[in-house]
Amino acid sequence: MSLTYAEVLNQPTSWKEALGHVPSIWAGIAQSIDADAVSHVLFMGSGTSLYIAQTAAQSFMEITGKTATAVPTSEVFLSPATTVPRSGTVLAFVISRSGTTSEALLAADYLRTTHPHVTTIGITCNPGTEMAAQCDFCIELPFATEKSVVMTQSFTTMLLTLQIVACLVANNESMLDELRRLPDAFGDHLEDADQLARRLGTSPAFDKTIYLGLGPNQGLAEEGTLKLKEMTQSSCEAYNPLEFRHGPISIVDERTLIILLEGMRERAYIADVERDLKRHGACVVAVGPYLSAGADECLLVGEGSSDLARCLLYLPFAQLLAYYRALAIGLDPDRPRNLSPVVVLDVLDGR
Ligand code: F1P
Repeated sequence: MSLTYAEVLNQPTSWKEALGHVPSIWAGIAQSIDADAVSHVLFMGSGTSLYIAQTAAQSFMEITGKTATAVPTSEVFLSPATTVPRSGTVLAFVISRSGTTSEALLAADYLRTTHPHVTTIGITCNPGTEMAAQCDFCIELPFATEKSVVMTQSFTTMLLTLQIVACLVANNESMLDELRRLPDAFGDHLEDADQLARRLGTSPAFDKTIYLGLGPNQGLAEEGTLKLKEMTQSSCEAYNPLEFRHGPISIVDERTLIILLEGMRERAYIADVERDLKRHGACVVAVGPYLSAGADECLLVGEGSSDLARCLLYLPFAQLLAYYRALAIGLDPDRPRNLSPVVVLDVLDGR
């Protein structure tokens, strides 16, 4: 079995570990910070980890009511004036699966040495890396580490971890309960997700794929396209579904596959979008908590759950779609072109 496929399937196991371990890890960190006094929460990452940051910031803000933003790690030390709050009490989560990505380390080092009002918390799947040394605190998730270059279980497990932290900060037990149900919910829809991903992934009918998502699903839509780019070398794009009608819809034709990652918040507006997409010839696949009358295909996921708790469950389908597409066009998902597990800047050599 391919490494990538095995890691996609291992997600519920890794989520259970996170649900079991993160509360006590956070309790250790929380002793040293005054969470009530925190005025801004900054999430940062590179590549897949940036998309974790985007959905984590959205989740944190909705769950805790605290202001949160997501930025690429490089912007923290290259454009601090527009990315790092100058005052207040700031928590900065530095997200990096490897714990060794140059920009993540540079951002952590920069914040720690120049911004005393910012507390840095690393989050990584590789224990004992430089991330722990560069940050004030570090959340290490060895159970989500990966052999594959492409990030799958590390994405969802680090995102889940940050959602758990948000619940703990806000004392939101009901949201935490929803998160605890995710490992079982994964199993409930896996077979449907796998079948649909295989059918669409192996179909020669499409030469373009667009992911649409808003709110917490925007980062996931970006991640869906990144999986396709990495595993299949194809061009694809992600948009907010309502924004998509304002220009980008020009690229839609009969060979376009559109994956709509739906939430309850936009339900009243989505029929318009679906109608337009179909009118221009696209095949529309709705992934979400209700059967969408305007879509060609629906994958029912997480009925009855909140938009935030459900959004993690959209990833396995997106990961599997890229996986099956790669196999169908003769590529090895475990060996993505031009990629290595860690991106290192030469400028750091000899530091
Ligand atoms: C993330 C990243 C991935 C990319 C590749 C290299 O780095 O850039 O997005 O797919 O696997 O690593 P990090 O999370 O380890 O900092």
